[in-house]
This record gives sequence, C-alpha cells and structure tokens, in this order.
Amino acid sequence: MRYVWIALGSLLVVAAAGAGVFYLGRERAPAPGAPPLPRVAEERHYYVLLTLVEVEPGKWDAGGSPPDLFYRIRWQGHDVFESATKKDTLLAKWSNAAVAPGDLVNGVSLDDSIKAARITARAGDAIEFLVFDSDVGFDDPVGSWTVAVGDLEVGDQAWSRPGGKVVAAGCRVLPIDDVGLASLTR
Ligand SMILES: [Ca+2]
Repeated sequence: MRYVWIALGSLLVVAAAGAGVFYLGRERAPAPGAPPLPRVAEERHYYVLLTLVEVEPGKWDAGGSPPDLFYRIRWQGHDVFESATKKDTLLAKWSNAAVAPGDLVNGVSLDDSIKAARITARAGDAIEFLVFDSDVGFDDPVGSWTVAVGDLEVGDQAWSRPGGKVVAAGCRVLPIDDVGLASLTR
C-alpha cells in the first residue's frame, strides 16, 4: 500500500510541477534508495491523522493501569479533531476510518467516515498535536508538539520523541480530493 502512495505522490509532484504549483517547505535529501515523499502543496486540502502513539511506561492510572490515550489536532487556533480513546494501552493505533460494512450502502459518505482533521496547506501555518490520558474529571496532558504545515509530507511519516512522554508517533496526510475506498481499508 505504501508503494501506491509513493507512486501517487510522484505523480502529484510531476503534475504540480508542470502546473507551476508552489510547494511549501524545503527540500530534503532522500534516504538512500527511497524516493522522497512530496510535501503538501499550497492551498490544497488534506486529511491529517495520527496513526500511532507510543508513550513511556511509568506511573499512569491508579492501580497501575496504563493510560487511556486520545489526541487532538489544533489548527488556526481551534481544536479541529479529537480521536477516539484507546483504553489501557501504552501503544495506541488509529485507522483512517471506521467504515461499517453498511455505511456506504446507507448513504454515509466517505468524507463523513474519515476520522481525521481537515486542513488547508498554507505557508506559515502550524498544526499542533496534543496527546492526553483520558480520566474522569480531567484529562492529563501526555505530550504535545507543533509541526509547520509546510513540513508535512503526503503519506506516512514517523516522529521520534516529538514531545512530553510520547516515545513515537506516526502521522498520515492524505489529499482530500484524492481519497478512495482502497486508502480507507488500512
Ligand atoms: Ca486514564
């Protein structure tokens, strides 16, 4: 599946370059043998979600239970997305969507099914990720970090030690006008 996105991304780069689209962010040297993922393009719309959060072991909930993890995405001063809570875990994973088998038949649109923030890529904007341990009364902050929107790559990216007690995070960025059924099955 990853190769499909890489191939798709390469096509986007070629198409966008041909159209003179301004690309955000700076160029980075690709890893040896791996084609670079394209950066998000100015004024295009994207879904953004975390696919994975791993947190440190340690003192979490009373009785020694691991934390109940969820995250928020903040963009332009608003919390534009809040994830489902993954209970009692040091490693939480989220998928693009929780599409029930009957959803599409019953007229639930793909867009409505996608569990992600919606953003427009603009130079100078930032996007903030905030991870919490859900608790009765007060949700404990676990870690937060800010990424320049222009540094987001279309596809999957991994961050090591992005903030607080977060050991690792995975982020997925998908063009909103380019999402099909295949990408929802991951
Ligand atoms: Ca908790």
